[in-house]
Amino acid sequence: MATTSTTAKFIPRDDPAQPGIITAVLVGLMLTAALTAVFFLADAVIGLPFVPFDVLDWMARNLPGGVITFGIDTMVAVITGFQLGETSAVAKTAEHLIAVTGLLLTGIAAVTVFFLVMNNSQHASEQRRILPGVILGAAVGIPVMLISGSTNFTAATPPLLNAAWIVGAFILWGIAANWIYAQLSASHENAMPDAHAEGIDRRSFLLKVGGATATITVAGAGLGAFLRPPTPESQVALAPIIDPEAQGLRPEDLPNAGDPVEPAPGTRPEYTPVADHYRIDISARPPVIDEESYLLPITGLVDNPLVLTLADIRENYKPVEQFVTLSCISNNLGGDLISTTKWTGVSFQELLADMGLHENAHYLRITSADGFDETLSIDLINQDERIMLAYAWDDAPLPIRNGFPLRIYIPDRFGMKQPKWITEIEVVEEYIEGYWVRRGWDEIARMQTTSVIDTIATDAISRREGQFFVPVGGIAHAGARGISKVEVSVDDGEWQEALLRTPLSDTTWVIWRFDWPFEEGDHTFRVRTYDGNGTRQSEQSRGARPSGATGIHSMRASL
Ligand SMILES: Nc1nc2c(c(=O)[nH]1)N[C@H]1C(S)=C(S)[C@@H](COP(=O)(O)O)O[C@H]1N2
Ligand SMILES: [Mo]
Repeated sequence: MATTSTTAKFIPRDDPAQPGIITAVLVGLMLTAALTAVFFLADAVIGLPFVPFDVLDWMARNLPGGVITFGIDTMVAVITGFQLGETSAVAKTAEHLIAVTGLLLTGIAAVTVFFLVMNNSQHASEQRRILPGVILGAAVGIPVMLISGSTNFTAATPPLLNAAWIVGAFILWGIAANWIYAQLSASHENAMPDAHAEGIDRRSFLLKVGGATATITVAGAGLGAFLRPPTPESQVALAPIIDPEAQGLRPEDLPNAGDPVEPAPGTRPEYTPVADHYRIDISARPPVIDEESYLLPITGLVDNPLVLTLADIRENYKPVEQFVTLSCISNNLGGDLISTTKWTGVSFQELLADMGLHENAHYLRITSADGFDETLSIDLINQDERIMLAYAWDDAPLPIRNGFPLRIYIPDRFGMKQPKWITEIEVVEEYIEGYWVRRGWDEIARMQTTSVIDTIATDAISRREGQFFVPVGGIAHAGARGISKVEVSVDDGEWQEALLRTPLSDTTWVIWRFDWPFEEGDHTFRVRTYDGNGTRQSEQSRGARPSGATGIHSMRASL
């Protein structure tokens, strides 16, 4: 901007002498949009913190559990209700939008308050030049800087630089708001006779500001998007490969390949492609851990503490493999926050064997790179050799978003008990509640016995002995307890037994199929299941909080 224009004063015509609320909101929006774009660009180019995400992550960690759960439930309901797509992917995008919107609203509110305060302040205009803007910028920037510093684990730059950058950027933003205010506020005593001649009236001045901020916003966002390194999702391809030949399991490699029970057309894939595995975690962006420098300390109440590299874990212990169905406790009946893949890792029984556990060693305190934590009972480990420190999915290193380099597998438990991105394990005596337990979710989080109808395959009707059959099918799951029976009822009729496909393992879902003798009309199909012990699932309709959704899933079809 030309320096001359800083002394030019607007002479009011019809407008009131001082900028009003609408002007303040507009200025706040324009300036904060530009600021957001600058943050975005600096993040993309040199890895400085992107503050909207930090603030949202901070809120997720510090607001009461009920508020967060309400937020998540609402989001999942909206995504499901409007069929916006795969729940966990849409939810992350929604989080990002909420984060940016939050910063914009904060900026607008702060600039509006600033304009109102300035309108009412008596200070001489000389003092108004820069100081109020600095105060505005610091008032917003310092809290944001503190929040970012406490939650951001993705910034690639040193903390001191991050702090200076955030406060500095906000102060410039504040000074810009102050300068715009000064230009807009007409003070008759100061008005220069030639102000009009300079042709700066309020509207055209605002247009200029709009043009400048829009340019910064568009250029920053565009350049940032262009220069951004590959997203964590695509960095998966760059992650070190355990077996260079491994391309992931093909259908013919699966242990139940020859099973005579074929899934009804439209049933979800029995083995989830890793790229489609659901993903739930507490951060706008997953932590990215450097494989070369990674070390896992296992310390505490042991004679022989360990500090393991990834190579140690992969090479010095016997790999164990397990086909696993993982589900989020927030998954609604029939939802898509449940997936199945093959996990490879090291049994905790073997890991702990030579560590010389002290007599009072009862729990493992597990800490993650994103601030998540959980407690795992050593008794439980001793009962189940399948509990593992996992490093691979589908024969490849864990994808970044799914916990690279290490995560925990505990059969029969919902995902909330199973930390990803593990950075530290401490052997302790006392039980401490984990991240989601502290927020009111079930302490044990044992997977519920549930069954779901995925499809009534009206386009795959078959004919046998003069009778038409409609293939109906889906999944049944009871954690590590197995499935012994699935039954289907049509239009409240008798419960009839479905066929069960041999599962991939004793901890995966079971694909069921029921070929229903065709009858024209509108029909309602219901499903229920029994776990491996013969215990029937709960038919009581309950939401996910606090122990996981239960109830009878149904689906209607017009035939
Ligand atoms: N470090 C860390 N681990 C975590 C979480 C998290 O937010 N941070 N979320 C948990 C929850 S709630 C679930 S459902 C599973 C999801 O694993 P996935 O994203 O690989 O499907 O991870 C669990 N482990
Ligand atoms: Mo979850």
